[in-house]
Amino acid sequence: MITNENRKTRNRIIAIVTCLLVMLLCAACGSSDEPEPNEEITPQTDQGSAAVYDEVLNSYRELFDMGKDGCLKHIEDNGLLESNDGINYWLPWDCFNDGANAVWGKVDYNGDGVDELVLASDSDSYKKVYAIYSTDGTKAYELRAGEPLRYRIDAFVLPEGTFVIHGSGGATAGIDTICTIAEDCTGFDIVAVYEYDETANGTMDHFSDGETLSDEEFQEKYFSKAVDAAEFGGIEFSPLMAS
Ligand SMILES: [Ca+2]
Repeated sequence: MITNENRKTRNRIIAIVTCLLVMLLCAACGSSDEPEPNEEITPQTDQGSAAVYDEVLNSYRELFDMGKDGCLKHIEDNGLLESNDGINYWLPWDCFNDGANAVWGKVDYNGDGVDELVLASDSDSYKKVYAIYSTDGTKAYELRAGEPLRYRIDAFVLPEGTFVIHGSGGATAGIDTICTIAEDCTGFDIVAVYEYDETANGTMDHFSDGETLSDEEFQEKYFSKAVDAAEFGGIEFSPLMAS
């Protein structure tokens, strides 16, 4: 038999349980709607780039893990030497010590909100860059010039995401390719290609389509603006094999 007293007690218990459930639900709602004050919101593109760049970094780790001979053979078999349109002239040098000098870093050169990935050999006074990658968030693209760059190759970065890919043919000859990152992130857009050859031309003038610059004018227009050779445009580099 249910007495009035029992009914009151039961109703009281139901009311307390209901209150507790409502409080729990409200707490859950609050936690999902309002991020913690110190929580950083990472854009989707950054998460995508982190994942695809991790794959790229691991492929270089696997390359250096092959040891000197395996590493050099892989580079040769895959046409990664300076005769192609990449900038990877210095890549084989890191094979000789199993990637001990290999470093990597990320920075957004062209201000599109997505970092580019740079791999380099860390030696002497500057970073000898041998690969720059961009990404659309789903895939990494090694930035290539689309035509053979020839010669011994060094890459320099200027403000606002312009690069100078310098191919040295000795003290008096060379090719400089001026390029930017293509809008679709899949390669370089070539802005200009300058060639100079004092032995052939009797001058150090730099010739491009429709433009001739003296060596001094060329240095002033481009190399004087190169930023942070040691950091390649402000990157904090990390050792590849130790990270
Ligand atoms: Ca970018």
